Amino acid sequence: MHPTERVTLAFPLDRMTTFPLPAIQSQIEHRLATAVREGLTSRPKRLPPWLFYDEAGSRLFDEITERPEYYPTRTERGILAANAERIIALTAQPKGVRQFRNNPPRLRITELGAGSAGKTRLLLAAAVAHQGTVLYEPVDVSASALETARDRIEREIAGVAVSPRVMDYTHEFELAATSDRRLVLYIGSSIGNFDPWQAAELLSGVRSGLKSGDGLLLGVDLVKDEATLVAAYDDAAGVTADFNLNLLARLNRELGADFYLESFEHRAVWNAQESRIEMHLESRIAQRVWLTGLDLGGQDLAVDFTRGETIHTENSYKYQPGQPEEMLAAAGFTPVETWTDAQRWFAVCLARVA
Ligand code: AVJ
Repeated sequence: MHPTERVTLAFPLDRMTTFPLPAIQSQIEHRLATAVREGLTSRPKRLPPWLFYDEAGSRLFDEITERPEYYPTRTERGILAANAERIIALTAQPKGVRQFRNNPPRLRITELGAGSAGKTRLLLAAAVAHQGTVLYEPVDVSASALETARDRIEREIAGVAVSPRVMDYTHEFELAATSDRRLVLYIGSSIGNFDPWQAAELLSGVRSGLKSGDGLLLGVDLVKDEATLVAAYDDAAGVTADFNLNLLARLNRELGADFYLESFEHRAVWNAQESRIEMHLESRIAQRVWLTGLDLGGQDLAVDFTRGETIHTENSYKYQPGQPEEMLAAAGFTPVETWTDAQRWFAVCLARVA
């Protein structure tokens, strides 16, 4: 993901009704326009992956996770299903049973990104089994994603109270101080979107917002054979292609662009040097595209493509075994335990603040 302007929106969602919503909306629109203008005027052309997740894109992503080729979601779910109880127990008592025998700290679960809760649910259920109830704090820039998550989880999982936080955790990580022990979930291989230096910064930022005893659960995708990796990002049903192309449809809808979707092709390539899957949109022809809604003081933006030129839309980094623990340690965490699947395709790492 590319550095974007800071959007500071850390407030409880409960106050949404009194907060000036149009102001937030215009900040988001401004952030979108800036990212698109910068990305399409750079060489090589690029667009940041957070642009994928409008309503249509979020739906397409959920569909991707159900494609047979997209192994990460079901692999991570399997790992969590097998180990949720132990993850909760290790986080609840990291300093030994004796210290907290009379007054054990309560655990609350803070999640970076308001997941659609399939995997989160396993950990919430384990926490409820462990301590009766649990407070769940999803953190996301999207208030609507948080509302959906809150409704679904409060309806579906007994014993869970949801307290959403609107915050851009890629730029800041500041939550209300609490005597509760926090377990921060950063699962789904979301960290894979970041260049290594950005991932390091993000983890350090999270670390500095936590206190002694708190935990971080990190889900990362591991390097495997190229055919498996590429197929996961170029499924036969074409859902990932639609997900990638929806970016252009979104620019047509929201920024008055005239991208002709049929003139672009989805590409997924393995960059072994950088250890990442790259997604691109490749122009099938030489063409000029206009963006009329960027608000450049009456000026429209013309974007020229040569035949075969691409827009780089996403990186998804894949790690070697042991690397996630190194990253966690470098960010000031103490790695506790790592779980993986039988094929070693995906890793879930628990770390804590000493
Ligand atoms: C949500 C960033 C984890 O990199 O696998 C899936 C996004 N892009 N298919 C990933 C994605 C294309 C996904 N993450």
